[in-house]
Amino acid sequence: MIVLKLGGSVITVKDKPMTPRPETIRRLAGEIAEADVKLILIHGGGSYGHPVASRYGIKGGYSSENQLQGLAETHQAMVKLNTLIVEALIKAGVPAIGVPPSSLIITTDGRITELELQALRGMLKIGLTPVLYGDAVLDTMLGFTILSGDQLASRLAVELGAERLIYGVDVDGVYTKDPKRDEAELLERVTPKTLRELEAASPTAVDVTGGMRAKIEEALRAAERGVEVVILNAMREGIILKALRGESVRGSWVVADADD
Ligand code: IP8
Repeated sequence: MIVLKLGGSVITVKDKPMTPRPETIRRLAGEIAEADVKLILIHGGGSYGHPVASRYGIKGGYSSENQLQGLAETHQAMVKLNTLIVEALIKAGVPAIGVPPSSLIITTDGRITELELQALRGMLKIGLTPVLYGDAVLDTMLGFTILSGDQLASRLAVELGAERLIYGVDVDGVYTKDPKRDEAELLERVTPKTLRELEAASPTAVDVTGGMRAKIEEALRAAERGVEVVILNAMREGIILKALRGESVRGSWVVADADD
Protein backbone atom coordinates (compact mmCIF):
# COMPACT_ATOMS: atom_id res chain seq x y z
CA MET A 1 0.00 0.00 0.00
CA ILE A 2 1.21 3.50 -0.83
CA VAL A 3 0.34 6.84 0.75
CA LEU A 4 0.51 9.81 -1.61
CA LYS A 5 0.27 13.38 -0.32
CA LEU A 6 -0.32 16.04 -2.96
CA GLY A 7 0.62 19.54 -1.81
CA GLY A 8 -1.84 22.41 -1.97
CA SER A 9 0.48 24.32 -4.35
CA VAL A 10 0.26 21.45 -6.82
CA ILE A 11 -3.53 21.23 -7.07
CA THR A 12 -4.44 24.90 -6.48
CA VAL A 13 -3.09 28.34 -7.35
CA LYS A 14 -1.77 29.23 -3.91
CA ASP A 15 -2.15 33.03 -4.10
CA LYS A 16 -5.64 33.10 -5.67
CA PRO A 17 -8.41 32.17 -3.20
CA MET A 18 -10.44 29.06 -4.11
CA THR A 19 -8.64 28.56 -7.43
CA PRO A 20 -7.94 24.97 -8.48
CA ARG A 21 -5.58 23.73 -11.20
CA PRO A 22 -8.06 21.55 -13.14
CA GLU A 23 -5.54 20.47 -15.80
CA THR A 24 -3.01 19.31 -13.21
CA ILE A 25 -5.72 17.56 -11.19
CA ARG A 26 -6.92 15.73 -14.31
CA ARG A 27 -3.37 14.70 -15.29
CA LEU A 28 -2.58 13.43 -11.79
CA ALA A 29 -5.86 11.51 -11.63
CA GLY A 30 -4.86 9.86 -14.92
CA GLU A 31 -1.43 8.90 -13.58
CA ILE A 32 -2.99 7.44 -10.43
CA ALA A 33 -5.47 5.45 -12.53
CA GLU A 34 -2.68 4.15 -14.77
CA ALA A 35 -0.48 3.12 -11.83
CA ASP A 36 -3.31 0.93 -10.51
CA VAL A 37 -1.89 0.45 -6.98
CA LYS A 38 -3.45 0.19 -3.52
CA LEU A 39 -3.40 3.79 -2.41
CA ILE A 40 -4.51 6.34 0.14
CA LEU A 41 -4.44 9.86 -1.24
CA ILE A 42 -4.12 12.92 1.00
CA HIS A 43 -4.21 16.46 -0.30
CA GLY A 44 -3.28 19.83 1.16
CA GLY A 45 -5.36 22.97 1.52
CA GLY A 46 -3.72 25.38 -0.92
CA SER A 47 -5.89 28.37 -1.70
CA TYR A 48 -9.00 26.60 -0.33
CA GLY A 49 -8.31 25.79 3.34
CA HIS A 50 -5.46 28.13 4.22
CA PRO A 51 -6.87 31.64 3.62
CA VAL A 52 -10.05 31.03 5.61
CA ALA A 53 -8.24 29.10 8.39
CA SER A 54 -5.77 31.95 8.83
CA ARG A 55 -8.50 34.63 8.72
CA TYR A 56 -10.18 33.03 11.75
CA GLY A 57 -7.00 31.84 13.53
CA ILE A 58 -8.19 28.23 13.53
CA LYS A 59 -4.74 26.67 14.01
CA GLY A 60 -4.17 28.48 17.32
CA GLY A 61 -7.37 27.03 18.79
CA TYR A 62 -10.48 28.38 20.43
CA SER A 63 -10.45 32.00 21.56
CA SER A 64 -13.86 33.30 20.54
CA GLU A 65 -17.23 32.00 19.46
CA ASN A 66 -17.17 33.52 15.98
CA GLN A 67 -14.29 31.18 15.12
CA LEU A 68 -16.83 28.36 14.93
CA GLN A 69 -18.16 29.91 11.76
CA GLY A 70 -14.56 30.03 10.49
CA LEU A 71 -13.98 26.39 11.40
CA ALA A 72 -17.13 25.40 9.51
CA GLU A 73 -16.04 27.47 6.49
CA THR A 74 -12.51 26.00 6.57
CA HIS A 75 -13.84 22.47 6.61
CA GLN A 76 -16.34 23.26 3.86
CA ALA A 77 -13.61 24.80 1.66
CA MET A 78 -11.67 21.55 2.05
CA VAL A 79 -14.75 19.47 1.23
CA LYS A 80 -15.12 21.46 -2.00
CA LEU A 81 -11.49 20.87 -2.99
CA ASN A 82 -11.81 17.21 -2.01
CA THR A 83 -14.86 16.91 -4.28
CA LEU A 84 -12.83 18.20 -7.25
CA ILE A 85 -10.10 15.63 -6.61
CA VAL A 86 -12.51 12.74 -6.01
CA GLU A 87 -14.55 13.59 -9.12
CA ALA A 88 -11.41 13.72 -11.29
CA LEU A 89 -10.32 10.33 -9.94
CA ILE A 90 -13.72 8.73 -10.52
CA LYS A 91 -13.75 10.12 -14.07
CA ALA A 92 -10.32 8.56 -14.63
CA GLY A 93 -11.67 5.19 -13.44
CA VAL A 94 -10.38 5.17 -9.84
CA PRO A 95 -13.00 4.11 -7.24
CA ALA A 96 -12.17 7.08 -5.00
CA ILE A 97 -14.07 7.99 -1.87
CA GLY A 98 -13.74 11.25 0.06
CA VAL A 99 -13.15 10.73 3.80
CA PRO A 100 -13.31 13.75 6.16
CA PRO A 101 -10.43 13.58 8.68
CA SER A 102 -12.40 15.65 11.22
CA SER A 103 -14.75 12.64 11.61
CA LEU A 104 -11.94 10.15 12.34
CA ILE A 105 -9.34 12.16 14.22
CA ILE A 106 -8.83 14.14 17.43
CA THR A 107 -5.53 15.86 18.18
CA THR A 108 -3.87 16.96 21.42
CA ASP A 109 -1.90 20.17 21.06
CA GLY A 110 -1.80 19.61 17.33
CA ARG A 111 -0.67 15.97 17.30
CA ILE A 112 -2.98 13.09 16.39
CA THR A 113 -4.03 11.20 19.55
CA GLU A 114 -7.29 9.58 18.40
CA LEU A 115 -7.47 7.92 15.00
CA GLU A 116 -10.31 5.66 13.86
CA LEU A 117 -8.90 3.31 11.24
CA GLN A 118 -11.62 0.68 10.76
CA ALA A 119 -13.35 2.37 7.83
CA LEU A 120 -10.07 3.12 6.03
CA ARG A 121 -8.86 -0.46 6.47
CA GLY A 122 -12.15 -1.78 5.10
CA MET A 123 -12.07 0.58 2.11
CA LEU A 124 -8.52 -0.44 1.20
CA LYS A 125 -9.36 -4.10 1.61
CA ILE A 126 -12.16 -4.02 -0.94
CA GLY A 127 -10.15 -1.91 -3.37
CA LEU A 128 -11.47 1.61 -2.80
CA THR A 129 -9.09 4.59 -2.82
CA PRO A 130 -9.75 6.81 0.24
CA VAL A 131 -9.04 10.50 -0.35
CA LEU A 132 -8.34 12.55 2.80
CA TYR A 133 -7.00 16.05 3.36
CA GLY A 134 -5.60 18.53 5.85
CA ASP A 135 -8.62 19.57 7.92
CA ALA A 136 -9.93 21.55 10.86
CA VAL A 137 -10.18 18.98 13.70
CA LEU A 138 -11.13 18.91 17.37
CA ASP A 139 -8.20 19.15 19.80
CA THR A 140 -8.35 18.13 23.48
CA MET A 141 -6.16 21.06 24.59
CA LEU A 142 -6.86 23.78 22.02
CA GLY A 143 -10.54 23.10 21.38
CA PHE A 144 -9.78 22.79 17.68
CA THR A 145 -6.83 23.22 15.35
CA ILE A 146 -5.60 22.60 11.81
CA LEU A 147 -4.24 19.14 11.13
CA SER A 148 -1.80 19.26 8.23
CA GLY A 149 -2.04 16.77 5.42
CA ASP A 150 1.68 16.11 5.99
CA GLN A 151 1.17 14.84 9.54
CA LEU A 152 -1.88 12.85 8.49
CA ALA A 153 -0.05 11.20 5.59
CA SER A 154 2.93 10.21 7.72
CA ARG A 155 0.76 8.82 10.52
CA LEU A 156 -1.47 6.83 8.15
CA ALA A 157 1.59 5.42 6.39
CA VAL A 158 2.88 4.14 9.74
CA GLU A 159 -0.45 2.90 11.13
CA LEU A 160 -1.49 1.13 7.94
CA GLY A 161 1.96 -0.29 7.18
CA ALA A 162 2.54 1.52 3.88
CA GLU A 163 5.61 0.46 1.94
CA ARG A 164 6.09 3.95 0.50
CA LEU A 165 5.09 7.52 1.36
CA ILE A 166 5.29 10.04 -1.46
CA TYR A 167 5.12 13.79 -0.89
CA GLY A 168 4.32 15.49 -4.20
CA VAL A 169 5.23 19.19 -4.09
CA ASP A 170 5.99 21.97 -6.61
CA VAL A 171 9.79 21.79 -6.36
CA ASP A 172 12.09 18.83 -7.10
CA GLY A 173 12.67 18.03 -3.43
CA VAL A 174 14.76 19.42 -0.57
CA TYR A 175 17.37 21.98 -1.56
CA THR A 176 20.42 23.38 0.16
CA LYS A 177 18.86 26.85 -0.19
CA ASP A 178 15.48 28.24 -1.19
CA PRO A 179 15.40 27.20 -4.89
CA LYS A 180 12.89 29.93 -5.72
CA ARG A 181 15.30 32.64 -4.58
CA ASP A 182 18.85 31.34 -4.76
CA GLU A 183 21.06 29.02 -6.72
CA ALA A 184 20.51 25.78 -4.86
CA GLU A 185 21.47 22.12 -4.98
CA LEU A 186 18.96 19.28 -4.71
CA LEU A 187 19.64 16.90 -1.82
CA GLU A 188 18.96 13.35 -2.95
CA ARG A 189 19.16 12.09 0.60
CA VAL A 190 17.82 13.85 3.67
CA THR A 191 18.66 12.60 7.18
CA PRO A 192 18.07 14.09 10.65
CA LYS A 193 21.63 15.39 10.37
CA THR A 194 21.02 17.12 7.02
CA LEU A 195 17.93 18.75 8.47
CA ARG A 196 19.94 20.15 11.41
CA GLU A 197 22.64 21.39 9.04
CA LEU A 198 20.09 23.02 6.75
CA GLU A 199 18.42 24.77 9.65
CA ALA A 200 21.73 26.16 10.81
CA ALA A 201 23.12 27.12 7.41
CA SER A 202 20.11 28.32 5.49
CA PRO A 203 16.87 28.61 7.45
CA THR A 204 15.00 29.81 4.35
CA ALA A 205 15.73 26.53 2.56
CA VAL A 206 13.64 24.61 5.06
CA ASP A 207 11.16 27.31 5.97
CA VAL A 208 10.02 29.28 2.98
CA THR A 209 9.19 26.61 0.45
CA GLY A 210 5.73 25.64 1.64
CA GLY A 211 6.80 24.59 5.11
CA MET A 212 9.54 22.22 4.00
CA ARG A 213 10.89 21.86 7.56
CA ALA A 214 7.58 20.53 8.92
CA LYS A 215 7.30 18.22 5.93
CA ILE A 216 10.78 16.76 6.53
CA GLU A 217 9.99 16.28 10.23
CA GLU A 218 6.79 14.38 9.40
CA ALA A 219 8.63 12.42 6.69
CA LEU A 220 11.33 11.41 9.20
CA ARG A 221 8.70 10.06 11.62
CA ALA A 222 7.54 7.61 8.95
CA ALA A 223 11.09 6.82 7.81
CA GLU A 224 12.01 5.93 11.41
CA ARG A 225 9.25 3.33 11.34
CA GLY A 226 10.54 1.70 8.17
CA VAL A 227 8.51 3.48 5.50
CA GLU A 228 10.34 4.48 2.31
CA VAL A 229 9.76 8.23 1.96
CA VAL A 230 10.38 10.49 -1.02
CA ILE A 231 9.68 14.18 -1.67
CA LEU A 232 9.34 14.92 -5.38
CA ASN A 233 7.95 17.36 -7.93
CA ALA A 234 4.36 16.40 -8.81
CA MET A 235 4.22 19.22 -11.39
CA ARG A 236 6.53 17.16 -13.62
CA GLU A 237 4.48 15.02 -15.94
CA GLY A 238 4.72 11.27 -15.35
CA ILE A 239 6.72 11.40 -12.11
CA ILE A 240 3.81 10.35 -9.87
CA LEU A 241 3.08 7.40 -12.15
CA LYS A 242 6.73 6.30 -11.95
CA ALA A 243 6.95 6.81 -8.18
CA LEU A 244 3.75 4.85 -7.61
CA ARG A 245 5.20 2.02 -9.70
CA GLY A 246 8.41 2.08 -7.67
CA GLU A 247 10.56 3.24 -10.59
CA SER A 248 13.50 5.54 -9.94
CA VAL A 249 12.67 9.26 -10.01
CA ARG A 250 14.35 12.59 -9.31
CA GLY A 251 13.63 13.67 -5.74
CA SER A 252 14.82 13.67 -2.12
CA TRP A 253 14.74 10.41 -0.16
CA VAL A 254 14.18 10.93 3.53
CA VAL A 255 16.04 8.36 5.62
CA ALA A 256 16.27 7.97 9.38
CA ASP A 257 18.71 5.11 9.85
CA ALA A 258 21.66 7.00 8.47
CA ASP A 259 25.15 6.15 9.59
CA ASP A 260 25.66 9.79 10.54
O1 IP8 B 1 -2.07 22.13 3.29
C1 IP8 B 1 -3.99 22.12 5.88
O2 IP8 B 1 -3.35 21.07 5.19
P1 IP8 B 1 -1.91 21.26 4.50
C2 IP8 B 1 -5.40 22.30 5.31
O3 IP8 B 1 -1.47 19.88 4.19
C3 IP8 B 1 -6.16 23.43 5.91
O4 IP8 B 1 -1.01 21.93 5.52
C4 IP8 B 1 -7.52 23.13 6.37
C5 IP8 B 1 -5.73 24.65 6.02
